[in-house]
Order: sequence, then C-alpha cells, then structure tokens
Amino acid sequence: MSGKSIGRGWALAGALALAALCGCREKTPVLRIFTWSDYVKPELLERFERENGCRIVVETYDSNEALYDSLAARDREPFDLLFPSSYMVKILRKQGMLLPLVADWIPNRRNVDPVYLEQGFDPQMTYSVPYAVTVTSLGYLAKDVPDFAPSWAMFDRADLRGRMTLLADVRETIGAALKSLGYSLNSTNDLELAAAKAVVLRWKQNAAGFENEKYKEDLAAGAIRLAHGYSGDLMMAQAENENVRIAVPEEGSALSFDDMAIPADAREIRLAHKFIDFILDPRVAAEMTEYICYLCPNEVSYQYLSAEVRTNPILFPPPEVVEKLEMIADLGPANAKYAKLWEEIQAGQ
Ligand code: SPD
Repeated sequence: MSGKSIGRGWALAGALALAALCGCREKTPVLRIFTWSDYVKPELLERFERENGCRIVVETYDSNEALYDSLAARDREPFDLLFPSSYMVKILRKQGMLLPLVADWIPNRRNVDPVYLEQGFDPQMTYSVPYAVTVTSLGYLAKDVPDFAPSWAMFDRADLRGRMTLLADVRETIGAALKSLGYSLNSTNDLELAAAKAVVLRWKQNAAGFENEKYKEDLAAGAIRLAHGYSGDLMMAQAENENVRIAVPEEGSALSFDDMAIPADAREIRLAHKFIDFILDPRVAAEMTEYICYLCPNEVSYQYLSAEVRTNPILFPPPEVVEKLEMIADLGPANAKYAKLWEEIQAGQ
C-alpha cells in the first residue's frame, strides 16, 4: 500500500470520526447550567430535555463570588446559562462576561412581574431575566430558642453560643452587620465598614461558623438552633421540621434577585434562550416556585400557586417588611473594600 493511500485512509477515518462526533452533537445537544444548589425542580429539567431533544448538565456554586471565580478560571468547560444575583450580573456584564439576550427568542418575558423588574438593575432585560427572589432571614427552632426576637442581635446571645451559623457570603454577612448598626447594606463609608467588621468578628466568636448550604439540614436536624439563611432554604428546612420558624430582622435585611444570564463563551446560545423562555412559562414558573420555595417573579404564574404559597409572608412579604429590605448593589471600585474586609474576617483579624 502506498503512503498516499495510507494518508487517504487516515483522512477518511478522521472525517468519519468528525462526522460521528458532529452528528452526535447535533442529535443530543448539551445545555450546561451553573446555578445554586436545590434551585431547579428535576422533573422540569427532564421535561425540557424531552421537549427539546437535549441533555442538561447542572453544576452548582454556593456564592456569587464562587461563581465569578469559576467563570474567570481558565481551562474549564464553558457554561450556557448562569443564575447570578443582580449585583453580580452587573459586574459580569461590565467585564464583558455576558452575552446580550435576543428578546425575540424569549416571548414569555412579558410575564415577568413589573414590580420586581423595576427594582432590578436590568429593567429592559438586556442581559438578564429575573429567576427567583431571596429575602435573607433568620431561621430558628421555636421550641429551643426561648425569647426569640427578630433581630440581628440574636447572634450575640450567650445561650446560643456555638449553635448558630452565619452565611459564608461576603455581601450578606457584612450587610447584616451594617443593618444591625442602622446603616445601608451597600455602605462604602470606611468608618461604617470598620464598625461592621467588628460586629461580624464578634458574631463569629459566638457562632458555630459561616455556612451557605448545609445549614438547612443542620437546622432541620436540630444540630443548630439559629441560622442566617436564604429564605427558600429556610423554608425547605421548615418543610422537614415544623419546629422551624422564619423571621426577617426588624433592623432590615437583604433582598436579592437571582437572574438568568448567558455567559459570553456559551456554546448552546439558542437552547439557553429556549430554557429561559421555558422557565418564564407561567405554569412552569408556578411549579418551580412551589418546589424551590423561592418566588419566581412571574405575574401570570401567581394564579397557579397553591393558597398556602400565595399567602406565605416570606414569599410575598407584607409592605412593612418590604420597606425594610434593601437590594445588594454593585459598588464598583468599592467592591474591593468588602473583599478585603471579608479576608480579614476569615483570618480573624
Ligand atoms: N439554594 C438556593 C440559594 C439561592 C439564594 N439566593 C442567593 C442570594 C444571594 N444574595
């Protein structure tokens, strides 16, 4: 056999392998989603896979900053859809890490609740669409925490020493300390931030630690008695243990929207838009709200929610609570102040 025909043979084999690979990709596209844990109903993912002839792979992160670090890391498989909080959407967008959305591919965007859109940072939904709402709260065991008060001061209680956790979330926990002192959770004032750091260090001495995911199991199991937590996670703990109660601190707390956004290096851009549109279908949004215990702010979906969910004051907080909530904002260059404080807090300085 001549060298020429060996070359042709290899070329043919290569072409066939490529065709098989391409054919395979065409047959079963893979949508890679990067999101928070317990944040999608598996049956809805399966339905989307069936209806769109695709496969979904979900990977999770436990904070906006962890999401940012993963995206910034080189040598990783690109994701097709992300769920950052609005302030992180702004940061990613400024750094060219997101794609603008194609509005015509998301007809269900008309269902998004305008009340929430107006409070967000992307009311035209140019780069992001709201997915779910978090009201950061305190979860506690009613029978084991005597004289509970809806206040950040609970983290100073000596009788709860070692039985409480704080969120391992820079903006949430420094924000809680700022609120406890009567300041904005978006403060960039150095004196206010120094005072907040002192509060977090004091709380740290009294708490079991900083925790972003396991606290819901620990609370439900009675391993801790009080948790600083994301509302839906605390509601999941409540579903496991009816002794769990949830309260929003009277000094005020954080309101966050986690949004859907497509990273700049996404491969399945059309499919990611289809998924966003699927989530914005009112019946899908209602089913998702019921499962994840966070409100999907889809106005048309509210009629499909159970009465229990529709009247839940954590999912639909009354005006007196809403007025005490503050959205976590992107602070531009001052974000670095928070990162530095957080490092110092972790190091116990
Ligand atoms: N298990 C899902 C947790 C998502 C909560 N949202 C985080 C908001 C951060 N400010």
